[in-house]
Amino acid sequence: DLAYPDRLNCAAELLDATIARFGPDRPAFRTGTGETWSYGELRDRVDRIAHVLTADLGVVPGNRVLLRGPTGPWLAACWLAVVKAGAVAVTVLAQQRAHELATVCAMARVGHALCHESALEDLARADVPGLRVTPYGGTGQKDLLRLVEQHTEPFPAVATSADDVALIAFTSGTTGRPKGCMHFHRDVLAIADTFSRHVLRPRPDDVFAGSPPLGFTFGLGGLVVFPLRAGASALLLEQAVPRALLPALAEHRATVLFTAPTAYRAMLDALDGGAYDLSALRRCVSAGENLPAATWQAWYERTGLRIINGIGATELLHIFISAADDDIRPGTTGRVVPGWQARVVDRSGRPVADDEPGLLAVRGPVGCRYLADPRQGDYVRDGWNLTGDTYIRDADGYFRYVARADDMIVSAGYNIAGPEVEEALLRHPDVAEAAVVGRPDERRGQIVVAYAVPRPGAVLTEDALREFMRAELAPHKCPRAFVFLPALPRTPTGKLQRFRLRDLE
Ligand code: 3SK
Repeated sequence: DLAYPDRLNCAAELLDATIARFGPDRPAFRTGTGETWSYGELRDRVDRIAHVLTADLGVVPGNRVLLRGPTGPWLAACWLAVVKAGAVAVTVLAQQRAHELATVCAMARVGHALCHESALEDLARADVPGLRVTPYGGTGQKDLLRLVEQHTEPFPAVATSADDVALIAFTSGTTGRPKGCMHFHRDVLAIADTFSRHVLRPRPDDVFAGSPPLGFTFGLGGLVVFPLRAGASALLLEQAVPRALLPALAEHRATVLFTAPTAYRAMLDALDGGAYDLSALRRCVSAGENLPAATWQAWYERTGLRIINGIGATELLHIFISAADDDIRPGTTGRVVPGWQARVVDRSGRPVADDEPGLLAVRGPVGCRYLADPRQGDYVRDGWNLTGDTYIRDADGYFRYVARADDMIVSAGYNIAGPEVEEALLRHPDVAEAAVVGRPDERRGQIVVAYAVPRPGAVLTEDALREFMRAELAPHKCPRAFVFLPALPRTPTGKLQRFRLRDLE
């Protein structure tokens, strides 16, 4: 099924091969401001950028090119052009600041950057030795959008090998130290030919939309790779915060939505009694964090839509365990995606019995390949990728998230999974977001501390929340301390940074 030819350029497969199947006239990208790029227009711009890269900027296959800018068709076209030219796309997030960019450029040995005009300042402050920066989206003579005007010829894709690196994606995970993950041309197609093909089952008339940025592989897959592989279109919104997402989903009749649990909760708060027509939506994907059953239920009750919960990782490029629309057990992450294998193991790598907690181990068509990092040996053991999550698998093959392996709290001899306590906190009607960490304690080893973000306008007291939790959970799991915050610390991709809360302890 996934036997790709030795010579494979994934950008050519996503673009030229799709045009060969469906023709050039179908829409590829739409924007929130009413712009539409057909597949033919997209290819024309991609080819022009590839010419600029190779002929004007001297980029050769294997060079690493940093891409930085807001989500939009030009950023996606730059990504496709870099990859079509056989170079390596190094994607970063618009929120990453100078010192983070300097680290990424040094680690990935980046020589060139295509950077949106609005994001140049931080890149300049990063002061990367020898970095050649080409701006786009501005008015200068040397702006990429000016340079592309000189090139009209089609660009023949570089005949890369299926195992050549196409992209390097950085993850700082939830612990803060960045790791660069290298992914091959075949990996890019493999995520479309496993998760997307078997779970989403996309159609050419689908309109993909969502909030993850293209610098996060969740967004790259959901908003570029999956739609293009299927001949479908994607709505690329510069501002995809929940309040902007809802009207855009309605206006553009989006059919497939990619976002994270926090955004589903925020959209629930903004639904405004049915003001938005979401009737075109047929797939709602949630990943990036654990989806509490309460969020699944609330979204179902308010919209009639059943969220497809999945787990992915930058190390493995996209989602490898997931629910599917005809196979959903709320409160679980679903079953292993066809083409992948997953099991739950103990610390020495031996599978544990069904219904027992252990470490999630995964293998499949994509593997973790860190850029020179000793943590490679922790992540990949005996050919299995250890994602760092504690999971339980049941006898029917459904995987249930317990916690990040290093987020288990041990209090008075009890193992307490923070997410279970967080789910209970979220059941309180006045709690918008919640996080739980362990605080060192002389008598108990650790105690459970709850951090809660009250809903706007709610008056939430510690006593009321303590009382509520006593009715929800066994006493040993109930938080012994409560802290109210206006927001929780998150990575730019929206993942909770519990280590920053632990630092407060
Ligand atoms: O959660 C993640 O980190 C992730 C990464 C890549 C693709 C998808 C997801 C959810």
